[in-house]
Order: sequence, then structure tokens, then C-alpha cells
Amino acid sequence: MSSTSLSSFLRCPPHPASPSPVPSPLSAPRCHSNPPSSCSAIEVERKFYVSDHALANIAKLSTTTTSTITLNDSYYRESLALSDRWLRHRNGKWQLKVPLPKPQSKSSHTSVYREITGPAVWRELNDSPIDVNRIVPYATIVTDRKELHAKWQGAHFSIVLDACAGPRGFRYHLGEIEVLVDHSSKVPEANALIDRVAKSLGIELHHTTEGKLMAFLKQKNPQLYYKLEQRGLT
Ligand code: V4E
Repeated sequence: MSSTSLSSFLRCPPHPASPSPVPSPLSAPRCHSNPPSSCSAIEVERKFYVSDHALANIAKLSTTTTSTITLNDSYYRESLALSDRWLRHRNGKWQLKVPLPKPQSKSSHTSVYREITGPAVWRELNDSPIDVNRIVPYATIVTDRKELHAKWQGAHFSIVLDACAGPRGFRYHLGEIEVLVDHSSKVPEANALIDRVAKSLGIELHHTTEGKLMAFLKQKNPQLYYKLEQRGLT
């Protein structure tokens, strides 16, 4: 897909809400779009290449809400990344992503991480808060994000369309289907929902898409990317 079509999609007005009487088995608040002071949620997400075909189908989706936001992300502490923990400062707030214990986190093409925000970040790290002005990030990415929330077959999911930019000319586009769950027992159900959503939207499941952080590191911080690759974390 061209950058122009994604940019114009990012400016689309919201679609009308589609009422559904079916209660949702998979529903949880997003922590990072409208963050409370501290929370932890399990994110089941699949990244995808945003083809024009998928984009046309997404545009037809009946959504409950849509939003467009800008995310200013800086990632810190390479040592944490090398143990699959991702500490970032997003729009002035700390967030930490940690993998779920296996086997829940192991699913083909899908990543399952617990996202921690607020003071719980420092409890999880067993550390005191760091001064963001005193450390240098290993990655900095600005993302224009269009987020669509939808309810389908009684379950909630989100489609995220990201247009990313970074220092030294970094540019990247990608999409994500995301389902939030409140317990690891619901991860298989969330994966099945993502499969159905992807199929109905014409998103190719065999096509694995690199996340924006990995795409950034590959281009702009290859030493760290190489170390992550050696540990099987790319
Ligand atoms: C690299 C990484 C993480 C940090 C970035 O998380 P990601 O979900 O890609 O970013 P974003 O901005 O979409 O977060 P959101 O706004 O949805 O919270 S967390 C886990 N990883 C490792 C990883 C990997 N190596 N490959 C894939 C496909 N996913 C995750």
C-alpha cells in the first residue's frame, strides 16, 4: 500500500456505530490509549502488512469507536530488551511490556505480552523510577495511529493502522489486529478471533510482518538488532 492511501485513511471520519446485542466474552479496557494511573492487561496481537485490499475491507467495517492519535515513543535500557522486556516512555508515561509465561506467549505469528503502566512498572522491575532526561534511548519512533474498535460475533477487537517516522529518515507502515484479555486462559480464544477477523478482512495469515521497533533497529541500530537476533527475540 502506498503511504498516500494510509495517510488519507488516517484522516477518514469515523464509521457509524453498529449495535450488537450479543455480550462479549473478550472485552477489556485499553490501557495505553486512555491510560489510568496504573494497570496491567494482556495483549494478543497480530501485525500485518496493510494491502490496499485489506484497507478497503477495513474501511467497510462497522466500528464502535475510532480515534487518531500521535504516539511519541522512546525505548530505554538495551539490557531489558535483551531479556524480552520492553521499557518505553510513551507520550510522557512509562510502559513496560513483558511476555506471558510459556506456553501462552507461544503462538505462530501472534505476540502475547502483558502491558504494565504507571508505578507498577517499577515494582515489576524491582527498581526506582529513572529520570528520562538522564538516559539515552536506544530507539525513538513517532507514530500516527488510527485505531478502530469493533464488535463482531459478540467479541471486541481493535484494528490499528500505524504510520511511523524516526530519526535519520526512518519510515514504516503496518497494521495490527489486537484483542485484550483479562486472563491468560482467554488467549486461545483471542487467537481464534484474530484468525477469523483476519480471514474476513483479507489479511494474509502466512505473511509475517515486522513490528516498527524491529524495523527501526534493523535499519538504525543494527548492533542491538544483531544481539536480539542472536537471542531469537526478533
Ligand atoms: C519489540 C517488542 C515490543 C515493543 C514494541 O511493541 P509493539 O507491540 O510492537 O509496539 P506498539 O507500538 O504496536 O505497541 P502497542 O501500542 O500495541 O502497545 S513488545 C514485544 N516485542 C517483541 C516482538 C517481536 N520481536 N516481534 C513481534 C512480531 N512482536 C513483538
